[in-house]
This record gives sequence, C-alpha cells and structure tokens, in this order.
Amino acid sequence: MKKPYVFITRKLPTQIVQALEDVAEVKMWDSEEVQVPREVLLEEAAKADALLTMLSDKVDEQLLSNAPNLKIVANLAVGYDNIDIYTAANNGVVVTNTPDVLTDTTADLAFSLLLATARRIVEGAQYIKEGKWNSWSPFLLAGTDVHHKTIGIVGMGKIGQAVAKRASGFDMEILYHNRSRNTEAETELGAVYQSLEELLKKSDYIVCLTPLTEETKHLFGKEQFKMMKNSAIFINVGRGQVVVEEDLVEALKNGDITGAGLDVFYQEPISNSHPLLELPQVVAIPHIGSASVETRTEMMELCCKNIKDKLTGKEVKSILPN
Ligand code: 8YV
Repeated sequence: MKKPYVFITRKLPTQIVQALEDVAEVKMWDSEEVQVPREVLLEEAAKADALLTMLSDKVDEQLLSNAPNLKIVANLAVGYDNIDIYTAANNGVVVTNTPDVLTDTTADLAFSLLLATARRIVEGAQYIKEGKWNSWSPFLLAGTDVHHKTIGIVGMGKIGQAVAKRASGFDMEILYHNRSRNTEAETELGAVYQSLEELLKKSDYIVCLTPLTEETKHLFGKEQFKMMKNSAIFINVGRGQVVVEEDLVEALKNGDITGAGLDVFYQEPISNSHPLLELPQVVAIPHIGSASVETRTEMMELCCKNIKDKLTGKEVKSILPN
C-alpha cells in the first residue's frame, strides 16, 4: 500500500524526522531560500496527507480548499494565527500546536529581554566592543532597577504565569490582565487582576504575551502608550501585530515611555532600516522566544509524533482549539 505523504516546510534534523519515515513518505523543503514559496506550499498541500508548518506558512482557505487528502497540520509553535483553524475543522483537518514544551524557555527569554532592556545590556556590549570604554563615570550606562518594581503581564496564560514566577523571584509586584481570571497565578504568585488601563498606569514593566486575534490586533497604540508611566519599559514576546509600531516609535521618541524589548514585529523579518531599530533604547531580537536547542528539539518531536499518531489512527494530543 502507498505510504501517506508528509510535507515539512523547513529542513529539520534527519534523526527527528526518522520517526515519521517508518509510516510515511517524507519530503522537507531544503533550499537556499529558507522559506517555502507560497506556490510550492500550495502544490505540496494539494498532495499531502500531513503538513508540518511554521508560523510564516499561511494555512488559509485557499490552501485548505485544495488539499483533498490532508488530515493533519502540525504547527511548530504554540501560536497559530497563521492557520484558519475553523476552515480546517470544517474540512476535517486536525490542527495541532506545541504548548507546554516551550513555556519555560519562552518565559526565560521574556525575562532576559526585560533585564537586557532595563539594564542596557546590549548598549553596554556594543559600547565595549566599539572601544568606547576608556573611563569610569557614576552614571555610565545606568539603567533602571527591576527588583521590587511592578510588572504588568498582559496575557496570563501558561507563559504569562511562568514570567510571573520569575518576577516573584525578583520581589516584584505582579499585576495582570487577561480574558479570564487566572486563579492559580493569583493564589500561588499573588498576581493581581487589573483592567488594561489600570495595569498600564501602574506598571513599571509591561510584558505583552497575548496571542494575535481580532480582539488583540492593535491593542497597544498611541492611547495605551500615553497611559503608561514615562519611566515604563514595554516588552513584547507575543505577536508584533498587537502593537501599532509607528505609535511605539513616537512614544519612545517623545519620552512617553523609556524603552522597549521586542522579540516580535508587525512584519517578520523586520527590515533593518525600520525606525524602531534606530532607537538605542530598543532591544530587538529575531523572534527567538522558544529558540533553545532543547525546546526546539522537543517542539519538532512533538509535531512529528502528532503526525505519526494521526496517520496511524492513534489519539492525537494538543488539537486546536485547546
Ligand atoms: C515559534 C512562537 O516557535 O510558539 C510560538 O507561537 O512564536 C515561537 O515560539 C516560532 O515562531 C517558530 O514558528
């Protein structure tokens, strides 16, 4: 019998993909051009039983309506704003993500970005490499304290809670805003629920971890940045389109807020001529929230397992919406 066909939209380590090869014919996009072109993705989806996708691959109505054999899309991310999960469900296609395995790694990154922005780590590293350090002065690259300050977490899911746990180790006061109350974060970490407005007004550090939905798109614009303290630092490890970037640039230039640490951008990859990147008080990194070798390996293994389970008739974990 012909084996099912699996298309993977990036080159993954062969030892991870091997697990799938027992049950399927597997093809990986392997080209100088890192991202699979749209027309290739559509062609492959039209013959595939399973797709292993990344955030930059759009799995939309156009793709799903011409994928007659497709049974599962395993997305290598916890977020799934690249996938039309409702059309997928209507077409009988299972969609999975990679929750849990990336929680602590992403929280570590969010907190390092907060520390790096507050304590001007990147500016300091640049300063020394450029040979500018030739004397000591009391306020040389003086940043802002993190300990005992107030952190406001917007999006208190599993990653938010893991950030709150790290913040409690820094004796921070923890505020949060979320669609629903997170009683575990309240009882175990003393996190206090606030309206978005209250949170923005009271926090020294605002950490955005929301997924991108119709409700969260452009959640942070001029009005929200004006509500923040002038000393506030804004951290985004959620999704770039939650922020109106021109308004963030203005807020930083006008001194409405002090700094920003950004792992995600409106358009990814961001152009290196983007005005945000010209500002010294911005620490920008290329969407590496879950990028540790250990975690990315687990994410890939989970995607392969989900595909294998689906193709062999076993129960599939982490089906969306979850
Ligand atoms: C992805 C992410 O792993 O999980 C998410 O939602 O944003 C990242 O951790 C990365 O973008 C690869 O798709």
